[in-house]
Amino acid sequence: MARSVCPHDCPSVCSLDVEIGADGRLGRVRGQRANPYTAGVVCAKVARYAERLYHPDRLLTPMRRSGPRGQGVFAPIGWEEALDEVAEGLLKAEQRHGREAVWPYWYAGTMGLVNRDGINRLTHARGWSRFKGTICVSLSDAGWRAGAGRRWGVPATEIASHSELVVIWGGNPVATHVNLMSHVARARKERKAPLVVIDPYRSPTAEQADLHLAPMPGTDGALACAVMHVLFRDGLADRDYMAAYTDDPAGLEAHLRSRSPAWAAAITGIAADRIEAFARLYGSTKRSYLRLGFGFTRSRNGAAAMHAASCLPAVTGAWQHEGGGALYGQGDLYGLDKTMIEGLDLVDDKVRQLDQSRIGDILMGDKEALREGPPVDALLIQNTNPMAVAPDLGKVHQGFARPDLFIAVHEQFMTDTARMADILLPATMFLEHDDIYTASAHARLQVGRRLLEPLGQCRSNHTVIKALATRLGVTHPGFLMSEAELVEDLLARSNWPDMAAVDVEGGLEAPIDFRKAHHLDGFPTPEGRFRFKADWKSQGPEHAVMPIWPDHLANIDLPTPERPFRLVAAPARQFLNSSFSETVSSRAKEGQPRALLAPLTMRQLGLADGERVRIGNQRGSLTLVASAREGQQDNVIVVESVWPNGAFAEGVGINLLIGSDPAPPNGGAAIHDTAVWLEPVLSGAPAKDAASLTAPQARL
Ligand SMILES: Nc1nc2c(c(=O)[nH]1)N[C@H]1C(S)=C(S)[C@@H](COP(=O)(O)OP(=O)(O)OC[C@H]3O[C@@H](n4cnc5c(=O)[nH]c(N)nc54)[C@H](O)[C@@H]3O)O[C@H]1N2
Ligand SMILES: Nc1nc2c(c(=O)[nH]1)N[C@H]1C(S)=C(S)[C@@H](COP(=O)(O)OP(=O)(O)OC[C@H]3O[C@@H](n4cnc5c(=O)[nH]c(N)nc54)[C@H](O)[C@@H]3O)O[C@H]1N2
Ligand code: SF4
Ligand SMILES: [Mo]
Repeated sequence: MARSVCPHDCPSVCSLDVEIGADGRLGRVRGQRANPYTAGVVCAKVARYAERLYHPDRLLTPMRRSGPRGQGVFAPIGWEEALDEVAEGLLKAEQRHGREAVWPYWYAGTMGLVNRDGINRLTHARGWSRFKGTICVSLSDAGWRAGAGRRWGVPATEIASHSELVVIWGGNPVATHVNLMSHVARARKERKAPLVVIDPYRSPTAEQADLHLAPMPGTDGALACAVMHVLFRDGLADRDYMAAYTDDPAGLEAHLRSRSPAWAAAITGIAADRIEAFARLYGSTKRSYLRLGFGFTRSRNGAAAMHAASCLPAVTGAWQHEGGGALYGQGDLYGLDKTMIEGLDLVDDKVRQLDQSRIGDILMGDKEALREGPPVDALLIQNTNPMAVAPDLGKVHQGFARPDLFIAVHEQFMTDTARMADILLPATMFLEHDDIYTASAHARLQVGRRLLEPLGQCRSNHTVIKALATRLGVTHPGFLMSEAELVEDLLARSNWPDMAAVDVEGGLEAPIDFRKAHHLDGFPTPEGRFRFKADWKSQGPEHAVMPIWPDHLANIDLPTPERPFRLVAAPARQFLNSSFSETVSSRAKEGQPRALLAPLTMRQLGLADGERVRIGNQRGSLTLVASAREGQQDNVIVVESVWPNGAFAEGVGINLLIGSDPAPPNGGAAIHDTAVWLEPVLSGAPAKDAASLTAPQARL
């Protein structure tokens, strides 16, 4: 048995025990017990990782495109030739339009700091367009920081031992970070702690809840305000706590007077008495644990929603009590100095920074998205699959099809993005290289060592970046180091012990004690207080539109008579974004893309389970199979994602319908914030017109 860490983009960042047979091959993968958050649990898709590692479709040699772009016709070439051609393609783009014409594009295939972030060192060293990562956390981070300051909170292990109520707000941990559920299960078993889940559909997590509130997507700010209204009104707010730890409780109380349950019911679609019941339940104990997910922040008003929900434990004073308080993420506890890994000493602020989520606009020459600069003529892609996961996918597809665009992709599989490459390079998996990992659901720092020989000719991201630096003639000490040396450098400059000391069972915990986790000595804001009056100015350029007090910001893609439904493109349990969509077992369990609809909606449209529907908006349309699901509002459609484009008859995935306009205050993709129309695909009897359905929000 050997020790490792799950590298995938998941809050849990599980500590793993991996079986390596006498033949040097990977066997079972299990969760480690030594990490109290992992607690011996991993998700099914990683337990069977050998299926992914030894997948017959894994890329094993460098390749050059030998047919029309996108057809997937490639011929094997040697590494030296491949790297030469990548360097040449990038240099040609530079020669045409300057260095900013090259855009290295990366994200979160592996979360290892060396192999994920090292590409930035090359970007900065060469003066290429910089990358602004917005697709995942820019809305949620801004919302949390505007109130609580920095990102840390109460360890989830306190749930098991002390919580008397657990609220999972806008997250689906049964699918997205399953470990949380074992801590919740203990609280329920040992103390009968109720579980409340706030999610627009009966997700696998909501199925387990004692109370499931299903708001219209993008209305959580209103729900949070009404809950606080009741807490103040019914004497459940802790005035002593607020006087000591918050900025302006009297101002908040006055602001909330008009935010009644009836007001919120009209916006959220949740009956006022259910909002009251939740508020009283929340106010009934100080040991209430609020787990804030990402899902409810993937709307245009997501930052405001996060700030509003994060106010709850500051109103009841739950923060002071063991098992009470909140967790959004522990990321700011680590204090890591990534200067060497990312080449931060080389950053030139004058070089433009391009928004990840706007890759479609950027490739299609949108002046504003290009920040009035030159076109992007070359992409160097590592660790991400934008041809499937990016918003405004139709435009992304058009952009990638540009004949004058040079595309180099470093990948493990023939993904939708890899298929578009001019040069395609095979990448190692986590057990084949060294790296170091932080987490967000817990605070352990963990080392994952190279335990297996790389398959075929696979090379790590770091190796490829170093080789390109040599060819491009750029220098930085980071290009001369091994992965392990970069890890040692990171730890030394961040005042952590060395790699051997971190590489212990379960990882090494970042410093956090009870007082710090519960903010007993004040919040990590400049004033030391939680800010009911959000500080949006420090969170991004578009701060002027943000509500100062917790509120519902009505900037979402509201339904109209033409587009009466709200679409949520939630994560699928057996995939991780688009990763694992290549494994046979995950594909088999997910079946096919489905539009989950309320039974009433199905009846009104004359639809039976398994019949096809077309959904669309101003960006396009696609067909899926309809499936009835209890527990969601009548005009909500949920499509669990992210399927490869080929799973749809139209050859383009669900993100075709999703907008890429940057959400305030600091950009970010509103992945669950889309108004669409829906019509049955006729197979005989005529069905009713979808537009005749009522859309509660359309009346606002
Ligand atoms: N199996 C699996 N695991 C994953 C992923 C995956 O794709 N599949 N993705 C990984 C990544 S990159 C991330 S960032 C995390 C994300 O993990 P989560 O924090 O769970 O966030 P989301 O995946 O965006 O969505 C979670 C839930 O939010 C709900 N939701 C959508 N809109 C709203 C809303 O307006 N209000 C409320 N209250 N809820 C809403 C969705 O219906 C969904 O059930 O998961 C990671 N883990
Ligand atoms: N519809 C919909 N769209 C979404 C979301 C959603 O909930 N719904 N979620 C959004 C979110 S939160 C996120 S974070 C993004 C995530 O989007 P991405 O970061 O693109 O995540 P994946 O789709 O998992 O693609 C990662 C790719 O990296 C590859 N990879 C893994 N490890 C390595 C490595 O070591 N080296 C190299 N070179 N490649 C590697 C994998 O094979 C995989 O193809 O998607 C976003 N898009
Ligand atoms: S739950 Fe998340 S971190 Fe744990 S093994 Fe699965 S994907 Fe990896
Ligand atoms: Mo994410």
